[in-house]
Amino acid sequence: MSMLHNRLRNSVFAYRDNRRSFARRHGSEVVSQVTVSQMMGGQRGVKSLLCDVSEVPPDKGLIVRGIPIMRLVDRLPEEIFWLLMTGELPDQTELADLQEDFEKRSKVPDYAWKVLEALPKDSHPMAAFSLLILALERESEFRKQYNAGMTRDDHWLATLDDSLNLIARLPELAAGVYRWRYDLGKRVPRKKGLDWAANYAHMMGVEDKDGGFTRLVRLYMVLHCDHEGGNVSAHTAHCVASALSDTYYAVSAGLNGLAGPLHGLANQEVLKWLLEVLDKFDGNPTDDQLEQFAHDTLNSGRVIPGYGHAVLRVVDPRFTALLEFGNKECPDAPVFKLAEQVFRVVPKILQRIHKIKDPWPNVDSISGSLLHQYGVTQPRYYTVMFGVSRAMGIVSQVTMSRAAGEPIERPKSITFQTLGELLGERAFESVG
Ligand code: NMX
Ligand code: MLT
Repeated sequence: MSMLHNRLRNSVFAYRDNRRSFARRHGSEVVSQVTVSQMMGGQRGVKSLLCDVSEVPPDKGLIVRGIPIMRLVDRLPEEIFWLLMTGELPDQTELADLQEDFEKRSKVPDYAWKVLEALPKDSHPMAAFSLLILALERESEFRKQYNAGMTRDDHWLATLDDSLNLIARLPELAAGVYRWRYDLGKRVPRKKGLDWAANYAHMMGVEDKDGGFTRLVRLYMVLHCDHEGGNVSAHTAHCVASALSDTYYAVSAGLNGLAGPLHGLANQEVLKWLLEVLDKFDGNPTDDQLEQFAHDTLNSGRVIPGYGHAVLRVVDPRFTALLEFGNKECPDAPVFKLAEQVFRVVPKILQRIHKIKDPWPNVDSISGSLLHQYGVTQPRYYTVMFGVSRAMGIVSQVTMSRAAGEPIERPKSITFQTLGELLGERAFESVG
């Protein structure tokens, strides 16, 4: 039993009992109502999910277990994982224990590589990554123990084991996807003694003379770890896991949502957009040229990738953290400078478009410009890195849901016709 197991074992049942007794006391009280606009507008702002792992106040941005993300930027991702799972940062012994546990669990079974190599080379890296995670479902402790008659009280424990096994293996899987997809030669074996993110950077095989890339990967893994329960990837994973599908199914499903251009794939879209700008103007543009380019993008019916958010109403602090990193480590890098210039120019344009609720940059508007600077010049890979980090939040949320003994998620849908009738309208045309 690892220290993390013991730590959670001491609190899991109190957490579950607390939630149950709260539900008994307040079960019929109203927290949120649903308007027709919300029903038809992606349920924006409807408070119908519980997530204790992190929260995103619109005016502050990501807070992990009570700690604003800007106060966590110098931590290791393993520390963040412990924080997500337990609510506290680990001490040195706990951190070392978790790192040793990850090390022990890190071996990727050989069949995974056969699955990868069977794919056509032009497959999207996110499809390959998600598929590899799904292929590893064969390893699920939860499924094995469920079939062997595990009691409901032990669901969280088997989920924790699946979570640890998966997180331990993700760097190698993701680095394997990178090297395979871009024909970079043999996989680079993991190096004993490196921390989780440093090993990921090492296995990608990116040249890293002064350690800048490793520092970036550590920071990147910290910043993308979680974003409360309602974002597409976390919400999808939560829904899938609520059917008692195991962690592998849930994470793979969540990452399939992350792979959309309005969610995590925006980091790929941003880099493509920045490179288009550099190409068009044969280098960094003037502010006027950039403004015109942004207008052309909007006029062609496309979004400005990396700007706007469904919840945030301020500059994303994850953006600020990466901006500070870039200003310190590579202030003159052309793509980074362009990302910074976009931040100066684009919000003013978006502020003038009334319907846009958040004109500010999100994390995706800058992350790729830094990866590009360190030699990861393939934008289609960027969302995989987002996914490696986000898996930490997803598995923490799923483990907490199991600990709380949450039931299957099953909201009610109604037809448009029924909605009309409810609101006193009768004449409806249906599609088809
Ligand atoms: N560029 C152009 N139009 C935008 C933008 C943008 N960056 N952001 C919002 N809008 C439009 C949006 O498409 C919608 O138009 P319509 O009514 O014609 O459909 C209108 O403004 C209202 O949208 P909001 O209520 O402000 O935003 P919503 O909550 O619906 O969507 C995003 C949030 C993030 C999907 C949206 O801002 C967007 O598409 N941004 C660009 C893509 C992006 O950066 N996604 C990454 C999100 C962060 N992540 O890591 O997942
Ligand atoms: C995220 O990190 O998940 C994104 O910012 C999207 C969101 O929170 O909806």
